[in-house]
Amino acid sequence: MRTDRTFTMLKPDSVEKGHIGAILEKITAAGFKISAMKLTQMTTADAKEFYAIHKERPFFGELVEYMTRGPIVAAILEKENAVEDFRTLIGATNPADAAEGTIRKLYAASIGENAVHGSDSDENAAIEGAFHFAGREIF
Ligand code: DAT
Ligand code: MG
Repeated sequence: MRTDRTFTMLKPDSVEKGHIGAILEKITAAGFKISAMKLTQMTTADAKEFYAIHKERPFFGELVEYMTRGPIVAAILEKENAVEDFRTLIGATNPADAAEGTIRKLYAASIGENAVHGSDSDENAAIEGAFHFAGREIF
């Protein structure tokens, strides 16, 4: 059996609202193992780099403001089929479209403040994990 990794952030709104514990409970109950985890805060330069793919989008400024306004929980998660299964667990980008029981349906306020990040490919999971964690922090 192949074990894959994905990368997640519990975004500033999740930390502000006290949802860290509840969201981690859903993640571990769904079978994800935590390989790395920390409370950290992105700088403006960090957020611009992390979300560079969206830099021409009209919401880019708001996205950078939001992602830097307070601490996040960054984590690397391990599970068979991790990337796809985690995207299913978090639900659609817009919580209004997210399936019942998904993390975004339960905890996200809007498309702009949508509670959690999940990598969209194995390649991006590796890039995003390495963006936040040194090798010695990954177990
Ligand atoms: P996802 O986070 O589901 O991978 P994405 O990569 O398309 O979604 O966008 C990254 C983040 O940008 C998303 O989590 C929230 C924000 N965002 C995306 N589309 C938006 C929109 N139409 N208005 C405001 N923020 C948006
Ligand atoms: Mg994305």
